[in-house]
Amino acid sequence: METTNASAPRLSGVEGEDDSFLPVHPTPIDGVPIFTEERFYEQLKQRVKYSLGQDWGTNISTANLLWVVSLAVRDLMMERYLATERRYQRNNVKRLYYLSMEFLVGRSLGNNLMNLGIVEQAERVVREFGHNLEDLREEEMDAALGNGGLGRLAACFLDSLASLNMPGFGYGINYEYGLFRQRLEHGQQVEMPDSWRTMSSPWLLERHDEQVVIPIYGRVEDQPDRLGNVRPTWIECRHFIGVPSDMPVVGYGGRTVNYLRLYSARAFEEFDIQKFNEGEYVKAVEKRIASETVSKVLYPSDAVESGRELRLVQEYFFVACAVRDIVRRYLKKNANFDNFPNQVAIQLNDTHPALTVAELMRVLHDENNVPWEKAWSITVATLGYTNHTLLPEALEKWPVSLFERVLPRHLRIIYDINKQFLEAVSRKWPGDADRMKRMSIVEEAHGYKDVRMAHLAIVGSHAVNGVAKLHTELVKTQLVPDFYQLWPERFTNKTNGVTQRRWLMKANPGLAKLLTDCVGENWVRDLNHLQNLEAFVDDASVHERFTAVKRENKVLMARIIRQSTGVVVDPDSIYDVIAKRIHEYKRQLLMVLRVIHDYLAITEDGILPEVPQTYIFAGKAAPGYWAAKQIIRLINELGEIVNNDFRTRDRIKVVFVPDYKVSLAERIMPAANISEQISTAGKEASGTGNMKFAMNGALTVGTLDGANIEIREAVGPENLFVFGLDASEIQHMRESSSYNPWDYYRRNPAIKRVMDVFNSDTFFSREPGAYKWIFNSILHHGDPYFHLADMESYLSTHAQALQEYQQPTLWTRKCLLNVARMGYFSSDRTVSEYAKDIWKIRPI
Ligand code: 26Q
Repeated sequence: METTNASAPRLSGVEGEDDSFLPVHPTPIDGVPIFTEERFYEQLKQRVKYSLGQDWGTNISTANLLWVVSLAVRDLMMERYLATERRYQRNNVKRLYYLSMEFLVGRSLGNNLMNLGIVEQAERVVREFGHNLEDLREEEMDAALGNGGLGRLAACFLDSLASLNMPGFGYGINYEYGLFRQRLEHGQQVEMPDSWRTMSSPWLLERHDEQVVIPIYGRVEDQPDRLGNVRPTWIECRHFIGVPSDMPVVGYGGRTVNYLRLYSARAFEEFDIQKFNEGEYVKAVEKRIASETVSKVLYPSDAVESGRELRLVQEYFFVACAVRDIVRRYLKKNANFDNFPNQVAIQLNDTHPALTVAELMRVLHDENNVPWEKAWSITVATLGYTNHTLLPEALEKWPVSLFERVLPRHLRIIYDINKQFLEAVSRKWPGDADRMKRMSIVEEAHGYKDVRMAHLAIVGSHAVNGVAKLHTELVKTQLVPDFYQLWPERFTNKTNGVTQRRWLMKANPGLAKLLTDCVGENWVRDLNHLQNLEAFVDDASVHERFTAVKRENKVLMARIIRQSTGVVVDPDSIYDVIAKRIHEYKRQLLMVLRVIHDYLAITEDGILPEVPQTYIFAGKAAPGYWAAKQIIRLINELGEIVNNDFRTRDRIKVVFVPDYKVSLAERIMPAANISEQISTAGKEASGTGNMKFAMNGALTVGTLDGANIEIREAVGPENLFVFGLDASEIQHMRESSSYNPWDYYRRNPAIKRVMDVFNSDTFFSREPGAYKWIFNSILHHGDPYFHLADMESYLSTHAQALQEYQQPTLWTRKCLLNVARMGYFSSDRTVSEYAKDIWKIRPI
């Protein structure tokens, strides 16, 4: 962060296109000499001297070496970034701007080295310092600027865009504190601040020269403009400064380097000099502190917290920064806005940046005098909106009263947009007042007015997409059917994907090597090449190597589990894993019910499992989500009972691995045998962990939800384990109120026995009655997540999986078929579809 352009030592003079004075290197890319070990070495030498202030040859700590190695790598990426930018300029390309409140990037060093193709060179150089690269990588903090799926998807997209040589850029917030670190105290989650930037990130390059001023608050008054026309004018505003820091994003092969631009909020009124002179030093800095609060911390919840002023200010702040930046770049080359949609595509990652609709209108119409109708067609032609959730409670809404105070001009613009929109609705459906009410951007209920952000996003975009086939269908038919009837052509599906570079090549080098040995290395650029692995699914030596790799990964995971929990697990047990945010709809609780069932089968029925099993849980709960936190506590208490009971401890183990994050996921996915994807059907928009596990040769036990359905289509129904009700059955039971959890409780003694555990004071004896709420919630309060409806088939499906696991040839064959058929789930495919259907951008 501190390292700006100016202070960075300029080295060997290779940044210009004129490289005639340089030694000849093999095949320069776009005028930038190809990377060599010597150049890395030189760069590092400079960095040790100028950025660390140390002499070459002195002892360097791991942390310091990480710092300078990262800076040296960033320097190399900067050369490529400049060359990429020249290429884009020369070709006058259309650019995509991906606006997201979250980018869950994780660690960068290993990924960047891999994409630059210089891992081995780096290994040698680092060894010269008496360190090894692996330790260095482990020292890096995760950039945890996101909560979960949505933020990680954004990071995968950036990798794919750069790897496909497409001009796509991320815009977001440079949070000082990312997602909290999770610690366990007495089995309960305790949140610790994540200060990933306190010692600054070597990957961020602050760009003071491109800072922007953002107005906020104030009021709107009708005032004559210079031509005497009366116009709504935004006055008496406060201002923030947005200071961008760029994180370079290098594509595989190193040809393209795009960037992720993250904004920090700074005070505009640097210092209140009057207060200061009055001797009120503290008051004088107060305003400044208030401004800087805006980019201070990521909201640690992946469901709405509407009504929080700071969150609304955050959303506006980064949208306003991005729009200004985008418009400024556009105006460098264009005299008017006619060409804007041909030069710019903006994608809204959920509704969090939906204010872009109003802000772009304001900038075009108020600041640049574009007539309203024209500004509107430009806005709609530029924007696309991705929906990531169907949960009604997760749909973003903001009170009009809050809007009025924070963004008075935007509120007026939204009213104008709404008026014009509702006129169109009433032209199509004259006299249909109910429909107008349902569709209005402004909701009016019991004397309260709210702005519905999803409606704003849909009205203001030419394309609306869901993130898996089922999800998109439900968006069209359940979530916003009126909008689908009005504009069927706007709605498309873009099934999620993940980048195989991070999630296979980097996370699982053993498997990656095996795959390359079998099918060549093309799968790294085009995951469809993995289908050639099908020729090897009956090859005994491939089976042997796959099994050895999986075991090695499990040994490594066992070490991590022991270090983080103290529990010793057996690498020869089945690793049965659920790793994701803790949510009732994701049904971690269903897996807990099964663990208790299996425990009671041993201790009360004397039925011993034929294979030892390790049940692995990982995930964070939103700090304010009481039930989710209780589930964490429950898992840990269950673990204590199971792991210490002499009757069970050598056969089953339960572990909760703390602090789930990208770097931990990179260890967990490759070590899993079974991937639990067990959400209540219709609730999980897509899921992306499901893809990562399958890609790494775990077999899925899952419901017909989200992308699980498409994974089944791709790998074949015989190669994963589906159980439970599907979305339409759940919907039918919900609508007809025909689900009665007591029926299952009474009919099935095994279910009754498990449920009774929560109602007794003897099983979880630490705090009697602590888990009675689970008994009540499932049996007395209707169990909105249908745990008991799916439990029987969940248990029997697992029994089946266990049988198959004991036939190693059968099992491994299925694992290999999963890997071979995952081509579709590369984010390269997803991004290519967005590029072609929505963004209209091309590889350059
Ligand atoms: C909104 C307003 C105020 C505070 C927080 C939020 C907020 C923050 C994050 C709301 C939602 C989120 C994140 C949602 C999310 O991660 N959704 C997941 O997106 C994945 C990528 O498409 C899907 O695979 C998952 O199914 C979906 O749950």
